[in-house]
Amino acid sequence: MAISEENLKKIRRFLDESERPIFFFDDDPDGLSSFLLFYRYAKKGKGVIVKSSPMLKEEYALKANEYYADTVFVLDKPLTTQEFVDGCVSKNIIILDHHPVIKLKGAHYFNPRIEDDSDNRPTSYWAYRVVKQDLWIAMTGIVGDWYIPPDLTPMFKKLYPDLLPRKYKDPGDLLFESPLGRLSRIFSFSLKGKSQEVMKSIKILTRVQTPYEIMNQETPKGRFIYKRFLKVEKEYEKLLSSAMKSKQGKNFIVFTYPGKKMSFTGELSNELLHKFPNKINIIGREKSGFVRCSIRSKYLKLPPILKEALKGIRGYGGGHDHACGASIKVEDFDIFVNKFKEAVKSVMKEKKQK
Ligand SMILES: [Mn+2]
Repeated sequence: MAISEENLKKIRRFLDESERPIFFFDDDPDGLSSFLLFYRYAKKGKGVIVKSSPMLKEEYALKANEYYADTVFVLDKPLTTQEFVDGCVSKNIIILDHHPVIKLKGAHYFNPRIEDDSDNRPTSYWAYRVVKQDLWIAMTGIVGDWYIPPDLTPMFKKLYPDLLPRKYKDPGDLLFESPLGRLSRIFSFSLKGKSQEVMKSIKILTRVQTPYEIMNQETPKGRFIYKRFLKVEKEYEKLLSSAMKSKQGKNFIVFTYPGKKMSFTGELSNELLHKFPNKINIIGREKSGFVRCSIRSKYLKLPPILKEALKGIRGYGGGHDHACGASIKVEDFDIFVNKFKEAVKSVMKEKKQK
């Protein structure tokens, strides 16, 4: 089970021995925290956030090559392509992930699910076990991926009792009701918006010393992060309240919004599921002819339903049992939603018959 101590040491050795590492990471708190943990430990290299696609495509290899990276780290990206691996000049490619296992040639691939498919502890959890420092950054990423680590939480509570003021059993409660959950949202929102501002926020986060610098705005760095968070949060809250005011069915919330606003579908979907655990929600943002959506359900397994709903539709999608993503041609979106509802109905019927 798990990623072995030996393999964690191997990753640490790659960090120690590299001179010009480059870090590609996913654009969520888990990805960001994984990067911060490695970068703050190594004190060298360059970070590149990979936005808007779960895939790490060949074009990113160019970035590694232009930087003359001697070691390439890929953190929390579900789909690193073989073309990316082949395209990197450096042959030290270290992939650390916890999504379904993929097969790649020519890379050092670390994933807890190789040993045990049910072990999907977040990337930042393993990154912390590699570097063994900055526990607060690790916890911010880990809880952002809906996980409460029994081995790290007691230590965290001891160091930062006010950030986890009570016992949380449900990761959703922790995320939406505790100060640590709020910190995770601050990380998440610091990755939204114009890329120059995002880059600046990330740079600052590599230098912040404590969570209180941000939460209590104790330093100019912390104030910058917090102020920007409040601005983004305002946009988010507007969308959340429109989604909640939109016409809702008994079992569904379907809400879409225009692409000129920031991408919040994942966050909106999660929070709506937390507020309405009995409803399936589909939250979409229109962008370049497609509705990019996040789909959540607490009780139903989504992938087979999604597969059925996508038949004959121009679009694609997939994901975890209770959290999926899909991209649907704008013209087909209404038909897709109807097919999705039909597919849910027939699954419910089957369930009743059993
Ligand atoms: Mn993750």
